[in-house]
Amino acid sequence: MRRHLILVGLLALLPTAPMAQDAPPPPPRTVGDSREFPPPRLVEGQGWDARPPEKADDKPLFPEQTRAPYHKVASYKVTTITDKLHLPWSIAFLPSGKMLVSEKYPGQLRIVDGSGTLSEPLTGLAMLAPPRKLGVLDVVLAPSFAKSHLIYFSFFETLAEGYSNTYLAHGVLDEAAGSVHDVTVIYRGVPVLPEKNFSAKQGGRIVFARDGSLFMTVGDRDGNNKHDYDESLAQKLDNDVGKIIHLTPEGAPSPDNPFLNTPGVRPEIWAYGIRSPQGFVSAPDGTFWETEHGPRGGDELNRIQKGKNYGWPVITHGIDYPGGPVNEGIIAKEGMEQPVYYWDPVIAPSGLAYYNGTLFPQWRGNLLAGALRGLGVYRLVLKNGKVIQEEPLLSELKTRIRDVRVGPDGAVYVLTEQKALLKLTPG
Ligand SMILES: [Ca+2]
Repeated sequence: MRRHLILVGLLALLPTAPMAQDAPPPPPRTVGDSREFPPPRLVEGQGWDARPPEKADDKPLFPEQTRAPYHKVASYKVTTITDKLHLPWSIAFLPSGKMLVSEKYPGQLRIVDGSGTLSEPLTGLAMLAPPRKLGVLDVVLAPSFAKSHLIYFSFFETLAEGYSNTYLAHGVLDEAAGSVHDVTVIYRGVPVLPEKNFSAKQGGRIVFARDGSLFMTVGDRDGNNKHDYDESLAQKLDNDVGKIIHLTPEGAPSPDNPFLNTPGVRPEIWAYGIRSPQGFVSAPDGTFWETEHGPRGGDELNRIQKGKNYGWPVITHGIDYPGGPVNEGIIAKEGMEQPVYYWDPVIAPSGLAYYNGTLFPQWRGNLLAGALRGLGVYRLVLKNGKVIQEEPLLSELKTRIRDVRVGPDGAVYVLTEQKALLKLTPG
């Protein structure tokens, strides 16, 4: 085994073939994505999903917890800015008016301008992982970006027979030079887990809070959906897996974290019992909203609060992939938070945005949840902390959506999973 690892290490040092001949690893498969997704039922006042729930005996615990009524308030038109990206994952808006876009495999950052011109991949990330083995997830600007040019991004390694987790780095963007310099890894999620546990459940969404601290999501990494829930790390507090972690901008545990002085508990943990968190956003009132992939029939929208337990894998409104119960099949338990909203059947939520722009005044205060399996963006109308309406957007494109962001111009920017950056404006 050791000899094999040395060989792998030596191979990693050899010159790599040009990109076209060196295909990146395929994106991880998400269970259930191959099933057909029917067009949503767009009838005013009725929930868009007419299908029966996967969990036959499931009951919402309050009336607004699932299947909110459809209501359309604004029309939009879609402009394709570019369709030349490769597995894009996230967008950040630069003061120059251009956009910084991350690509998952191979992990890269590019700059895109408003007319769709793509830069070469930014240089400077190669020190993070062996060639062709880097995966990049989220990218955000530091609050100090105007002065510091500092960007933060999450990444992971795809090492053959190797071990990895979700990591956080920052670096200084030199837009003119097309590079990121002084790249520094400021946090490494623990523990490292085998590659077979990757699945798509890395988390990696980064959010800066109003106080300048930052949050990052980390998925539960049960990559095989192996149904061994007793071994799930999401309920154990000695690791970062299945957690929301909260850090200073330098990568230390934030001094207001809930378990700082609890022996045996990782001090960076802010919230736990999380499954596969791909959407995370801070609303203007300081609340944090998270979307996560559940098991079959259990995708969730959660309001994330300090120190709370979001239940996975003890409680869920979904079922196991083969059709049986998850654990004891319970949907509620004292001390565990209910999702504010759930989707059963699932939409496989991806990026999440809070609309606070001016172009779509009718959408202000709404959440926009991208969806992979759900082939669209789901507009959620919040009232008193509940979802009172839900409107599928972009269903007409029949394409998997990876991220949703609101631009400084108030337009909604959307990444499709495979290649495109789209812009929604009124129309
Ligand atoms: Ca939950």
